[in-house]
Amino acid sequence: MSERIDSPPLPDESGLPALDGAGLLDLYREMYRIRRVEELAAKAYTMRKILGFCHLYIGQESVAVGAAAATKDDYWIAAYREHGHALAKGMSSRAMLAELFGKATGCVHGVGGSMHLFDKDIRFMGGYGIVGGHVPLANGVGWAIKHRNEGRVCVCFFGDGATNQGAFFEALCLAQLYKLPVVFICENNFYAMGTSVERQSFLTRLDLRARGVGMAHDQFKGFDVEVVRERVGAAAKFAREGNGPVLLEVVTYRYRGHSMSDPAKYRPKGELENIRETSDPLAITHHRLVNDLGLSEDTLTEARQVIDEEAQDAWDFAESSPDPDPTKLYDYVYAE
Ligand SMILES: Cc1ncc(C[n+]2csc(CCOP(=O)(O)OP(=O)(O)O)c2C)c(N)n1
Ligand SMILES: [Mg+2]
Repeated sequence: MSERIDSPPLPDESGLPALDGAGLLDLYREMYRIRRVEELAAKAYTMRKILGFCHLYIGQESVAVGAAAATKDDYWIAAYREHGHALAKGMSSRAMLAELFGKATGCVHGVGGSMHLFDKDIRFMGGYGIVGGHVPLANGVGWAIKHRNEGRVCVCFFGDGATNQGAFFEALCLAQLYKLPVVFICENNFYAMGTSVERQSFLTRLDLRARGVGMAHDQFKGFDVEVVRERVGAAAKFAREGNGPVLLEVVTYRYRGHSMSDPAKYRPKGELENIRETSDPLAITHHRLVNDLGLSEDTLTEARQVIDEEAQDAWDFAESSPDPDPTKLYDYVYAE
């Protein structure tokens, strides 16, 4: 028996074309859309228009948007903090807000809600509420991709907390054994509910979990959408070319509490303010567009206004949409 020891290296470059001003402005717009729609979701929650759980992604927008710019036609699967992923993957603000409002016009007819957004047409294979529970499902998607020779990858998003779950370790083990085209993305946002990474795990470089199974891995800060696009692009290229899965740890930060009922008192004083000031994804890209790529402030203001209008339209649409028909409650439980 020959011994296999090392995790393979990732390519240095993604091979994606460089972004020009128009291309980066699109990503800025996408990030701003997530922030705006989620701010409306927070407002709707306090007005009890949204019930149940609601986990906001504000602060982490560059991760989903950068990843989408590298894997737009691929499959995605995510946890319960997935509003941003669904929007970045191509869900409309209307379909998403209507789902959060529990309306029949939502992406899953109002019977899923915040943690269960889904849309097969854009290859968004769902949000899931059990921490780490969807990571093995990404292997299933990866297996199907390989079996059908699709040339795609499955991108699987989860939090730092999920990397301590048994299901996560088991999934890594099999993904590497079968060389599945899966890019596992751990969004390390410092906390699992109120527990910081240092209090959850001896190893605080979470991508090193990959070494135990010989999987390729990488770790980087994910505040700059261009960096995320490039590094996720390199990982996706590796997986797409049949070299097997990759585990990425992307360091990010969530601005709001874990869910709407968490005042986030566990943060050290000044941590949030400091990250907001130095590493806000929208501010970083704004600065680059204006200072390096020569776009005017007016262009950015206009771009934001268009999104503001779109988000308000989505709110009006959600509010005026009908409730689901109770007689259809069991319609979507099993496949026809
Ligand atoms: C198996 C399981 N255990 C506990 C919970 C309760 N729970 C919900 S979210 C969460 C924290 C997960 O944190 P992380 O994976 O870092 O994701 P984040 O919320 O930071 O995006 C916990 C413990 C759950 N949903 N599932
Ligand atoms: Mg976390």
